[in-house]
Amino acid sequence: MKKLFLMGRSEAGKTSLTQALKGETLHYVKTQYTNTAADTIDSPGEYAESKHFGVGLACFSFEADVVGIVQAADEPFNLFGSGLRSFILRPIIGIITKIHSPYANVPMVKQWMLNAGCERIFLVDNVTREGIDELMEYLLEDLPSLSMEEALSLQSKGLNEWDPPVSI
Ligand SMILES: Nc1nc2c(ncn2[C@@H]2O[C@H](COP(=O)(O)OP(=O)(O)OP(=O)(O)O)[C@@H](O)[C@H]2O)c(=O)[nH]1
Ligand SMILES: [Mg+2]
Repeated sequence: MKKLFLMGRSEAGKTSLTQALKGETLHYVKTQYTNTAADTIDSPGEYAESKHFGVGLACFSFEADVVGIVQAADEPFNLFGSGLRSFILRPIIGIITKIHSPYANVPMVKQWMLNAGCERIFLVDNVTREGIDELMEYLLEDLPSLSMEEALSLQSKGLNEWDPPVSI
């Protein structure tokens, strides 16, 4: 299973998502510090909201197989710019929560995520568990393992480790 690192503003639903992925009933716990569990790394929203702490999120991402940007469908502004992939060296996916909020604007949040370089975008409702199985299916697919030679070869072509091999 891929280890998922979650980042996004406070109240976006990161901790709730970790609970939904484990099949737990949602229970509110304010994230005060970055927590590493077996399959997820959950960070406090305040990190993503601060220019200075935000940079530190890149360090946590190195412990993960995939980085999940979590944004609620009713968020009024975007925290993640198009330069995200320049410092996150992992595949990035987008997870849109609260999709049934009366203030939801799913197409707008989707576009933010595409602009940020998300490879896949998942729509979930942590309360009803809608979309959770699809996300879980993606997480259960293991990333292909690479030998050091293969990794170095991809690197020498300027490709990411997780990109399919191409002949140049
Ligand atoms: N309706 C609905 N409510 C949600 C959803 N996800 C989270 N919530 C609610 O939103 C609130 C905040 O959720 P959290 O999971 O604690 O948010 P967080 O991103 O972990 O926030 P921080 O720990 O502050 O960074 C809680 O009251 C959740 O029950 C969702 O998909 N749908
Ligand atoms: Mg939290």
